[in-house]
Amino acid sequence: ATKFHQTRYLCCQGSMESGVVAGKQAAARAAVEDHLKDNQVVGVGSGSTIVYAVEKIASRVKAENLKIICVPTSFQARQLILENGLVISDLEQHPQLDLVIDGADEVDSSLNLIKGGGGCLTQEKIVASCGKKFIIIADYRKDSVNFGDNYAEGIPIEVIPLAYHPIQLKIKEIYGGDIKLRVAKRKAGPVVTDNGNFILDWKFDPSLCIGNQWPTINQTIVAMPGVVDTGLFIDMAERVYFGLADGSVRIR
Ligand code: ABF
Repeated sequence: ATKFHQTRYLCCQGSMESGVVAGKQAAARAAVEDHLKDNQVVGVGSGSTIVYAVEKIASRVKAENLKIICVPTSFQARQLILENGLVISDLEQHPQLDLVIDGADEVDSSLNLIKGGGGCLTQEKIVASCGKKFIIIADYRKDSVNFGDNYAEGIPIEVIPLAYHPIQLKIKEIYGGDIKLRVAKRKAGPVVTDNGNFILDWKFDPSLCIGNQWPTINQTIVAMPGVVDTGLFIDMAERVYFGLADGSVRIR
C-alpha cells in the first residue's frame, strides 16, 4: 500500500494498535474470500478497512483471472479501484450489483449500521441499495449491542447547505441530543461532501435505543426538507465480518 490513496487512508493507522489493523485485514480478506465470484459487478465502499478488501479483490482477480467490475461509493473508492488496476464502472452502466462490500462505524445487535464517519454516507447508501448482497467489514471495536455503546461521534446526516440550521433545530426539538455541523480539522469551514453538501453529526440521547425506534427516526429525519440522507443503514446489511485482534473473524 504505497500509493497515494491507500497511504492517505492508512497513514492515520500509524498510531493504531496492531490488533485493530489485524482485525480490519482479517475481516476484509475473509469477506472477499467468501463472497467474491467470477463475473460479478461489485460495489466498493469507503474508509480504511475497504483498502484491504480492494487489495484482496485485486490479488484474486490476478491469481484466478476473474472478471470483476467495480462501482465506487466515493472519490476515495474510485481512486482505490484505479490504483489497484481493477475495472471501474458506475450505476448508469451497472444499476444492479451482485455484491457490495463496505465498512461501518458501528453495528448494533440487529445489524443496523451507523455509517458516514468519512462523509460518504449518501453514495454508500445508494450503492448498497443496488446490491443483491450487502456485506460489512469492520474491526472488533465496531461490534455493539446498541448504537453509542462503542462509537461516540453520533449519527451523520448529509444536508443541503442552506438547510443545515433549520434541520439542526428540528431534530433537536423532536429528539433532543446535540447536533453539530461537521467542520474541517483546521476549522477553516464546514466539511463539504463529494456531493457538495454539509454533514451534521447528531449525538443522540441513548434512550432512543430502547424499543425498535431507529426505522421511524430515520424516516422522520429523511423526510425533512433539505436532508439528503442519514448515516443510519437500517435492515440493509446481510452479514457483518468482524475482524478480531488475533486475526480471527466473527461473522454475524
Ligand atoms: C465508511 O468508512 C463509512 O461509512 C464509515 O464511516 C467508515 C468505516 O471506516 P473504517 O473502515 O475506516 O473503520 O465505510
